[in-house]
Parts: sequence; structure tokens; C-alpha cells
Amino acid sequence: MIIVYPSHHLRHRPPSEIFNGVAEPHAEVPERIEHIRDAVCAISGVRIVLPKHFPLSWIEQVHNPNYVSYLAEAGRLAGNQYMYPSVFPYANHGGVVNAIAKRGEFTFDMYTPVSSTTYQVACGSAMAALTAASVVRRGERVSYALCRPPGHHAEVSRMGGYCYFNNAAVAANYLSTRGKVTVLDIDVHHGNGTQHIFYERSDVQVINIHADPKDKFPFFSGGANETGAGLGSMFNTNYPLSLGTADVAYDRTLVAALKRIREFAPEYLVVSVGYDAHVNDPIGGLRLSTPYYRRMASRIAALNLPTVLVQEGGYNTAKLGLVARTFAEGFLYRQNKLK
Ligand code: SP5
Ligand code: ZN
Repeated sequence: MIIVYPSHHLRHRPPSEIFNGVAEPHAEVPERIEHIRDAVCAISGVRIVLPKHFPLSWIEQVHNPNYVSYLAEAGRLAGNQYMYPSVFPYANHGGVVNAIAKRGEFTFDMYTPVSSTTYQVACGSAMAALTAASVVRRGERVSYALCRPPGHHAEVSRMGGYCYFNNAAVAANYLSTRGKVTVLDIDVHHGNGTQHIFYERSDVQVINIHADPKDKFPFFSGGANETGAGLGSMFNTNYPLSLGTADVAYDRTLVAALKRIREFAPEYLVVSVGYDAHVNDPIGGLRLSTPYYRRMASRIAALNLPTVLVQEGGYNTAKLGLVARTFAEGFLYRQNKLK
């Protein structure tokens, strides 16, 4: 398994997220990826590489170029500070110029601040996903991009949920030039961004398993009735789960999701891997055990598809290493058995 590690992520340290008007310590910390990297690199046979550079057009094929240039420019306005929005767009007023208005123009929450390093680290994270995808396109069976910041909440023109560029969507779109792609999202939060980006496409199937958004972030999407639109009709599937769902019920849902993937018969699989459905996650709300992550990975690997694993959430920093190692080993063990 090739691991892609975007070392620039260490420069991304938002101090706080604003919850209910109060600044709380930010959950999406650098230690997350450091622990995951240390743990998966201890697996025999894995190899770690840095991201390669790819043209910006791979990002601009899934994100609005105006959004991309806002992030690139915003750094200069931010100086050493992290900027938070105060006012969000309430009307389609093209082209605000005021600095306060700009902060709200391309975001949907107060958890995802922008600083002078944000553009660079977000690019590094997307390049890690592209590098992992290119490795699989050249014939590796599986690669794992340790993306940070995460990506699956980022929509075509909006950041949110700690996400700036949608790394999994960038990888999936890149692979879609070679055949049909499925994105399977097992982060506990609905991948609203990935759904939004591919909602009208029939060449990229999007499948999400997550805590019911009536109880959890991102609240405004993720229902089972959201199935795609236009050409993309029936190519989007959501499996919202009740709070407290544990291994057995989750596994039944995963089996149903994998059946849908087999029916679609993609050439490639991109997995948005969050570890925040784990029972000890501080913000997740589901109750998956550590050993279940081995079984989950082994079921996904049994699809026997060239697969790009893309890191999303998971916030129990002390547990992340073990859970990631368990997942990666589950994936490798199954793949070797099948060969
Ligand atoms: C990638 C990813 O997993 N993003 C998740 C973003 C969810 N943020 C939710 C923040 C919840 C705010 N904290 C509430 C704690 C109350 N003290
Ligand atoms: Zn999450």
C-alpha cells in the first residue's frame, strides 16, 4: 500500500471553531494525521511518499475557479490571523467586494476559518489525493492519501465542516477520465460536498453512510430521498443511521451499499475514510468498535477494485492510530487473500 503524506498540513492549525457564539478548541488538529501516519507506516510492506504536483485544473474541474482564487487571495488579507465569517449570502448578489462580506461568500459555517496558509495546505491535501489516484491509475491495487485538511464537506463553491478542497472528489474526477468511479463515504458525517459535486453525473456514483442529519452536522443534506438529479438521477445513495448505531446494524447497511456498488460495476473506487463513526469519537454519535473497522475494510476490499483511500474525519486523537492501522490491515489482508 502506498501512503501519501502531505507534510504541509503541519502549517494548518486553526485555533478555534465557533459553536453557538463561543470559540472552542478546534477538533481538526495536526496530531490526527501524525498519529495515523505513524501507525500505518508500521505495517510491513507499506511505502510512504510525498504528494507530486498536478495542474490546478484538476481542482478547478470540481470547484468554481472564483472559489479557488478567493482562497488563494484570502491568504493575503488574513495576515497571521484566521478569518471567520460573520454574514452569509442571503441573496444572489454577484461580486461583493467588502472584506467582511467576502469572508461569508464562500462558506457555510463558522468551523472552517481561512488564513494565509490555507490555500497552500488545501492544495497539498488535494495533490495528495491526486498522487494516490495516479498511483492506482498506473496499476497499484490500493493507495491511502492522508489528506489534511479533510474534504468531503467542500462543495463546488463553498468550504465548511473543516474542508476547503474536496480531495476525494478531485481524485474521483481524475479517475473518471478512465472509466466509471464510485465514491463510498464512511465518515460519520454526510459528505454533502461530494454529493453536490457529482449530483448530476452518471459516471461517478456517490454512496454515503452516516449519522442521520436530523441529529448531526451538516443537517441540511443526507436524506435517503436525495438520489441525484438529471443525468445523475439514481446515482446518489444515502444511508442515514440512527444515533447509537453499532457494528451489527452498520454492517447490514454496508452490505446493502456494497451491493449497489457491484451493480454499478465501476472501474475504480474512492473511499472517503472517516474514523469518526467509532464509539470513542468525541463528536460522532455512532458506536462502531475497533475490530469492526477490520471487517469493514475487508468487505470493501472484497469488491476487488483498484481503490484510493482518502482520509476525512476522526477526532479521538488518542485512538486514531490504532483504528487506522486496523482498517488498513483489514484492507490489505483481504486483498492478499484474493490474489
Ligand atoms: C471532516 C469532518 O468530519 N468534519 C466534521 C465537521 C463537524 N463539525 C461539528 C462541530 C460540532 C461543534 N462542537 C459541538 C461541541 C459542543 N461543545
Ligand atoms: Zn466527519
